Amino acid sequence: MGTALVYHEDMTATRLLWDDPECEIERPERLTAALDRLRQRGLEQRCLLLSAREASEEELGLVHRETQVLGKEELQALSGQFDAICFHPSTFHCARLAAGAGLQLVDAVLTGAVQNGLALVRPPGHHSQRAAANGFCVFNNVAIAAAHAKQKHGLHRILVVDWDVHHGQGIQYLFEDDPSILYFSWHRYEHGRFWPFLRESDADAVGRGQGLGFTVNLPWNQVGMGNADYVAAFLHLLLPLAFEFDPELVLVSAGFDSAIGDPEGQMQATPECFAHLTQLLQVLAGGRVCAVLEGGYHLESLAESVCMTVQTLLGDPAPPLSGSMVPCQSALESIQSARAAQAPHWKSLQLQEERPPPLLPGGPVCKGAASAPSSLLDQPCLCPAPSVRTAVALTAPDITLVLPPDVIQQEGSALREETEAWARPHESLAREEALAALGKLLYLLDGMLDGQVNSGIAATPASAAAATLDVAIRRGLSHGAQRLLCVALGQLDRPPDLAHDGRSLWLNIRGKEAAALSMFHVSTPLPAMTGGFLSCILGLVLPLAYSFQPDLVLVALGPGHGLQGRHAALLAAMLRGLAGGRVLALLEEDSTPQLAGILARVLNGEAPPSLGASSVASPEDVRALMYLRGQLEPQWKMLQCHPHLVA
Ligand code: Q9C
Ligand code: ZN
Repeated sequence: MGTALVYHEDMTATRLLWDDPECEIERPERLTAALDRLRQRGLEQRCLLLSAREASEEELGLVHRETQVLGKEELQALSGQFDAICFHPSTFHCARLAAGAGLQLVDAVLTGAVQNGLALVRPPGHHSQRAAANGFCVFNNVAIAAAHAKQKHGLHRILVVDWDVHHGQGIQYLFEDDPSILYFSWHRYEHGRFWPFLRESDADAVGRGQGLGFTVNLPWNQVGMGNADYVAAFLHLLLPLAFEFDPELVLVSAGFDSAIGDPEGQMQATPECFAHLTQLLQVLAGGRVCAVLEGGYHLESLAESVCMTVQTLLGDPAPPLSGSMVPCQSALESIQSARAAQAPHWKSLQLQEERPPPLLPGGPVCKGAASAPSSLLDQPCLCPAPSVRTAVALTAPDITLVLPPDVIQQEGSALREETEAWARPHESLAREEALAALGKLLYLLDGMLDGQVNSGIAATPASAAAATLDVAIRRGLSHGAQRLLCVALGQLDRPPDLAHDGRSLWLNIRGKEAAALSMFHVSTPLPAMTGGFLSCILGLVLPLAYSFQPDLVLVALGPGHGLQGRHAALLAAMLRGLAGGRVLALLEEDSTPQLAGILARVLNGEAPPSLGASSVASPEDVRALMYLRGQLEPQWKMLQCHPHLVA
């Protein structure tokens, strides 16, 4: 469906006319550096380019009281009336274009012209208030876009994600009593000692009146927050609320001053992190994501982060995150206090609010290679730049009908002798049909391991599902994968002779008890309801996966998996964030072409269908999750959402 890039050269006109160290970082080069890099990476060429228009007085009036144009002489005097504002004769024109760009983007997405997009704008918007410019912001571009989506397109639920490093207090003030706009902001706060020094930026500001619970503030009380902290905030705070809210549209106040190198933010998240944040948001609202630039003052970091965002909007898989995935204590304190403040307003947080039971000394402790996986993290990951994004090796004759045109249907098979050699230990693979399917699977897997294909789907005969998966795991590990994550749904047992060497993590989701037999061998019941399924993905599967940092993911739908298509699609879409999107899905041969089709589309970068209003997790589902968290949290740190207790 495509990605829009909204821009207008005129927005480079506004600039600082006098000396002001506070304002000098908001420079025209921010836009040109981002755009040059998009061009250089071939990303601009893949987008639908839209030339920004000016927002009308009426559109600005959706949010603002006065929008007058001023004489040039008064500019400096006027600037002095506001905090961190420096006007230029062109500022009003630029600000109208910036607001108009957001409106155009929303119109393009909501009319179906594109799936998603980015507006590259100056000046930014999220600090701007009803009758006050603030923090380099003149008009509140994202707030105007949200009000417009409600008024002109009749939307009822809009999620605004503000990943800029500053608190978008302007957006908060404009919508604090409005339950149709869920506003999430994380921001450098340092217990109130960072600009804009507001008490209402803290986690206990949760909205008011009808809007209680629809303002979500995550204050960072230390600098240096990195990839693990940001991803943990999404998994444990934003996404549970976002799924419960079930937005029709996601607007991103996309500031990149939260990225490494930025002089304002002083944070550590690498540009790749923004690919992950984007990908995590694309599972909401049927993938309707509109990102609008806010801050971002380190030109190199800004340009790279913008590229990561656009690349992900275009459907490319996110590059693996670098660094160890361990959230810091200060981040966990912030996440926990925001969860506690929101818990009264959100069902998805209520049941889980107690701390997991502490491990008893001498009680069931996970054994497993204690040093893994850190010793393996230095190994280079498979480098993703495959020519084919998704290939399917399926036999069903009507499969082509449900595949998008750019998904390759694979004809090839591994050599007969080689296939037989891999099949030999398994009686169930002796049958001709099983061998034929295995040959195709091995060929596809080799294509992925060689870097020609990014993701794929292969069929397993019903009688040989476990054996086929066993071969796929061993083949993957012996042909280049350093760390293999296997998510097995249904009746699939962990291959008995699979080594416990930290190179594979086995996660079985099926109708049995929750059990962590080792830190690399986890089993959890398949939740019955959508709410339980979501907490299983956000609270267990993804934290394990992000902690483990696999470079190959196998997801197998085995006998009795019982997964609905939309649930399978969501799981696949979210697992695609791991291993650079190197995900191989194994389906039972008699799966419906619809299931194969939806998985192929999702692995190929399309958004999964939205789940709709979700039920709550059952008490049993919550208990299973809490039990496993208690068991596994000491080893897999991304599971944590509480800081350590100080003894
Ligand atoms: N040293 C945006 O990022 N100056 N605005 C703070 C702290 C104002 C930031 C001074 C920063 C405004 C959109
Ligand atoms: Zn900012």
